[in-house]
Amino acid sequence: MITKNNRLKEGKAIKTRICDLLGIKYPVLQGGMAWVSTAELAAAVSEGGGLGIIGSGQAPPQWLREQVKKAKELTDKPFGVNVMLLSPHVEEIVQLLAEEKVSVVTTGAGNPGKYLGLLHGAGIKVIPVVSSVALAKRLARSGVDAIIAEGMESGGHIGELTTMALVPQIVDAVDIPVIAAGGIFDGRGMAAALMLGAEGVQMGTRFMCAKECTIHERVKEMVIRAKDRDTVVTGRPTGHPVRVLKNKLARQFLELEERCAGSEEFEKLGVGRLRLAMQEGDVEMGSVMAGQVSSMVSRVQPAREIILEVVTGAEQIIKGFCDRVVNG
Ligand code: TUI
Repeated sequence: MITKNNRLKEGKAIKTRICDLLGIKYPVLQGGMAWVSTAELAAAVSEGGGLGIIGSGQAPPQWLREQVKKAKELTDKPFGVNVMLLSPHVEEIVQLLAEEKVSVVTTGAGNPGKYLGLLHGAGIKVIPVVSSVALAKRLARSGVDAIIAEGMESGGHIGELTTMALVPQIVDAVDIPVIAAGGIFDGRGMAAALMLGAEGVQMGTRFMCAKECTIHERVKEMVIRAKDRDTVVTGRPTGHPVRVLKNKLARQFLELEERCAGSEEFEKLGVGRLRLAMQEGDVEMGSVMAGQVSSMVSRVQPAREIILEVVTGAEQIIKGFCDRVVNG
């Protein structure tokens, strides 16, 4: 809580328990997005004072090992890897990460409980992404190091609750640090997340347009052109709702939903679509997973600049608010 005696000094960067836990300068994490968050982006974010995270998605273990090695060459700062728990390679990937002793593992799309012992044994901090209070409580009891509470403003695989509703409920339910994700773009978003009780933020969409992000230029252009209502959630009937930018593929998914197609049809239409967009640049028939803040992204910027803009923006907002409103 920010009180009269505990005010942020101007120019003094926001520092929370997350900074000490992860050995980073600013409590800013970069989402570990499949086919988007490669070693180049993760290393640039870590060099910029945040925590860069490689997205492993459904990639084969050999690809991930090369990415981890590349990130180690590019930075000596801590970085993480996101494990997508629906991956067919999940067991091998967790083993590999324990061997490589990466600093942090974040997880998505499931419960990482059974891998905790192995990862902690290798000295790795484990931070699951969750979209519900029940799972946050269960994981906090099982000993995870922090929780990322992700609202449905995010791109990709999402839950039901918004960041505004989810973050304070998880903050109240657990006694480990909470990081807010979903719908956070700038200093205003970070300040709001801190007011909700979060001790850090994770941003995905904003980092898609980082200079060091290796996705296809056409995807960056599509994000930059996006308007406020240009994302849509597809796949709800399959139990795997996914937020994407509207395109031909998204419309085809919505048609399948309208005529209550079977799960095989959804699977057939979905295969390889994320790679097709992010790497090949097919922004019509590829899956352009991106969040609701796409419309706020207006240009490509170096990762370091993004981090500084967000952190100093949050700091100024909080200080200005205290001066004008709280102590005014
Ligand atoms: O994981 C994400 N976002 C993603 S993963 C992805 S790739 C993908 N591939 C195949 C199917 C679906 C997606 C694209 N975007 N975000 C983190 C996140 N995790 N959001 C929500 C959750 C989540 C959902 C259910 C976490 C746990 C969970 O638990 C189920 C359970 O066991 O209770």
